[in-house]
Amino acid sequence: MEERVWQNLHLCARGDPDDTLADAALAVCEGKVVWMGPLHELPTDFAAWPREDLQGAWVTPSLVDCHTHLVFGGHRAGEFALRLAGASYEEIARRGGGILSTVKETRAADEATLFFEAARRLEPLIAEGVGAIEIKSGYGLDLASERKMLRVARELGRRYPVSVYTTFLGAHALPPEFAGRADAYIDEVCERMMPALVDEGLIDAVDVFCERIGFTLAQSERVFDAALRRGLRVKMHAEQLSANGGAALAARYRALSADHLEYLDEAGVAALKEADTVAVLLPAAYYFIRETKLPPLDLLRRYKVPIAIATDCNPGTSPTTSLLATMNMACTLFRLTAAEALKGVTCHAASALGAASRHGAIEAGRQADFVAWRVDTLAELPYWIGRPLAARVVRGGMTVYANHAGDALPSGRSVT
Ligand code: DI6
Ligand code: FE
Repeated sequence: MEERVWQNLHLCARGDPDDTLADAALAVCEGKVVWMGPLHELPTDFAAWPREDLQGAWVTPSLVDCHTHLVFGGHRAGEFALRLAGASYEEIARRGGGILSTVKETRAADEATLFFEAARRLEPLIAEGVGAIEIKSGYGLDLASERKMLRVARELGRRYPVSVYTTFLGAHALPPEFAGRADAYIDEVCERMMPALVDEGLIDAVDVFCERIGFTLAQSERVFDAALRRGLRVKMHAEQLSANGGAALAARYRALSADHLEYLDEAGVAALKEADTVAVLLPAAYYFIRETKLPPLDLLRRYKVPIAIATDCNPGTSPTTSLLATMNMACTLFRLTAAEALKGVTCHAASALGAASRHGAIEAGRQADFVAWRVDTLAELPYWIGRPLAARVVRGGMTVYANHAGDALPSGRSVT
C-alpha cells in the first residue's frame, strides 16, 4: 500500500487564500487524501508513514483550465501579422481566414500529428499545475474531423496525468461546403454529428459560438435542445464581440458556463446568477485581439456570480499555454483580485466543468491532486509573468512534475 505524509507546507485546500492552514500535513494512501490538518494533530495511525518534506511550500489544489481549444492543426502567425497591420479579427474571419483557415489545416492533419502538436501545448500547462482541462472540438466541422479532434483529446487524457473533459463545438463556424446554408449545417450538427459522437463516448458537454460571425440565438437553441435531449450539459461562447442576449439564453438552458462575456449586460448577469451558471472570463483572448470593452466585473461581483478564468488556448485569439500568465491578465486587465484569480482557476473552474466534486479542492476522500508552489505568498501566483512557480505537481499522490531549481542551495530553502 502506497502511504505517505506530506508535511512542512502551507495549505490552501479550497483555492481560497483567505482560508489557509499554516504548518499543515496531508496523509495520502493509495492516491487519495485520507486526512489533512495541522501537523501537530496528525493522528497516530499515520505517524509511522514515510514523510515528504515540502520545505515550507504553499500547496493548492491542482489548477483547472475550463475552456480550451487545445487540439488544432497549424497556427495563425500570418494572420497575427495582418492584424498588427490593422485588419480586425472579424474582418479576417469574413474574408474566409480566421477559424476556417485552422479548419483546413485540422482536416488535413492526421491524428498522430494533432496529438503531437496538442501534447506540446499540454505539457507546459501540466508543468504549471493544471490537473484538469476542458478541450473543445470545432475545427473539424464534419463528422470525421470532429471525431478525430475528440479522439485526440481523449488520448491526451489517457497518456498524460490530467483529466480531460471534452466539449463538442460543432457549431463553431459554418464550414465552406454549407456556405449560405447555416440551418442545414445545424441540422447536420444536431441530427448526425452529435448523436454519433455521443454514442462513441466522445462528448462530455456541448458548446456553441453564438455571435454575428458564428450562430444565431435560434440556431444555438436548436443545438442546446439536441444536447439536453441526450442528457448533455451545455455552455456557450457568449457576448464576446457583441451584445446579443446569448448569456441569458444559455442560462435558460441551465448552462454550466457562459464564456467571454465582454458585452454582457445586467439582465444577463442576473440570469447567470439565477441559473447558477459560471461566468468564464478569457482575458488572454481580450488581450490578444486588443478588445477594449471590459466584461462587467462589478455586476458579476454584485450578483455573486462565480467567476472562472481560462486560457481559451486557440490559434486565432489566444495562443497561450500559460494559465498563470492568464491569471495575471485577469488581474491586470480586468482588475480581479489575486484571491478571485485563484478561485477562478480552482473551485469555480471545476464548477464550470460540472466537476466540482472531483477537482478544485483538496479534501479527505478525494484523489490527491495538488501543486506545491515555490512562493512566499499565494499573491505571487498571478504576479509573476512567465516564471515557472510550481515546485511539484502531484496527481493521485504521485509527483508527475518536479522543478528542482534552487533545491540544492545551502540554506535548504528554495529561493529561485
Ligand atoms: N471564440 C474564441 O475565442 C475562439 N473561438 C471562439 O468561438 C477563437 C477561435 C479562432 O479564432 O480560431
Ligand atoms: Fe473559445
